[in-house]
Amino acid sequence: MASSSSSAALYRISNLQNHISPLEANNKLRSLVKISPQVSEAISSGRAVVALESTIISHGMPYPQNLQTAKEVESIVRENGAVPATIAILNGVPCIGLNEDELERLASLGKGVQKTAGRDIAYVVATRGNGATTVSATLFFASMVGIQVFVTGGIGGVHRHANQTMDISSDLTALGRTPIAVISAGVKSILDIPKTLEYLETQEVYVAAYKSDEFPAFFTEKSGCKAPSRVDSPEDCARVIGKCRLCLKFSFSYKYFISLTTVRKPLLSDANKKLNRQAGILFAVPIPKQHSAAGNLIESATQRALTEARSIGRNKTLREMQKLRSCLHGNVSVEFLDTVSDIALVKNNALIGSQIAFFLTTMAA
Ligand code: PSU
Ligand code: MN
Repeated sequence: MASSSSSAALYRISNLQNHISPLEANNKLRSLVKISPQVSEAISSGRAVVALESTIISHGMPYPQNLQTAKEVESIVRENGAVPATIAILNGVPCIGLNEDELERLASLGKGVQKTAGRDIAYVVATRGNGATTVSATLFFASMVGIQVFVTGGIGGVHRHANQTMDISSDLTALGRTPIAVISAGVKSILDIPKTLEYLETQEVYVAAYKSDEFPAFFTEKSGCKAPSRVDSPEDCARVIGKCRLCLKFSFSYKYFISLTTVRKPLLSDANKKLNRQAGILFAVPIPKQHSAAGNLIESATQRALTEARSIGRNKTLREMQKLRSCLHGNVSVEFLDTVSDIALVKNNALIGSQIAFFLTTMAA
């Protein structure tokens, strides 16, 4: 009896010693994040910042095309008055903003980097691995430093046959709890668009199509689904997001590492602020007119690709997209395919996203 009660007491003491509050845990994680000097300076001086994901670099296309695209997307962001913050985990360190060497490393490692969704972050950090962040993981780190605008090609969504497979991207649940505006060309047409819109509604994500009444279908302008809402300019988008009153205080822990010591107060709008809402926004930008001619062709190839790519697993989206591409190569020239690929879409989204981020900085707090 005595020994069991003393071991119980010991257990309680060690538990107390090991116990850390959620706030302490959060601060601990924040101290592991490396923010590039440019991004850090932009955040603290209230300049526009646009977060960019990195799975599109590692898994979206081969090296060196991926490096070239990543650089071009970053240039578009800069040309439009914002600072790009490409997010990835390198040697277990979550990096917010990559320098040239880091971008080169990530791109050349390609699929040797782990595709990192929200659930994988702790593992990649703990094992000091290299992780390319998907939308869900990128949202986590962007939100940690108070970035309000995030550009990608297409977010993940509800897969067709999700009623049997339960395959629903964590991008949607992450958006539901993260107060960031994501600019994307909608969701890939390999996904179930109506179900994805329903799920976004369940997650309380505000969804608007850009200059359209209809939600886009990634490679095509129209999905047949009415968009829940519509916005017509970057200013409109900025007004929906609302001014973010950043109050960040950085303390240098050692050399390049910066830890956030003060809580930020992101707002989506006055109403959101008053109600303390923390949900995200999805601005869905239709494919530019000059690329839309290819849409129908791609859509028909998608149907074919889907019947051939039925395997279930974490890389399902990517496998299906690769399958789609290989089907398309039989029908169109590679140059033609290039113009309608993710590259054209992510560049267009980067243009609009950085304009939105810039307008946000011009708004009164
Ligand atoms: N589709 C692509 N390229 C990509 C992705 C999807 O053509 O790189 C990535 C994005 O990072 C997105 C993620 O956030 O896939 C969604 O994956 P999943 O369905 O496994 O959640
Ligand atoms: Mn999935």
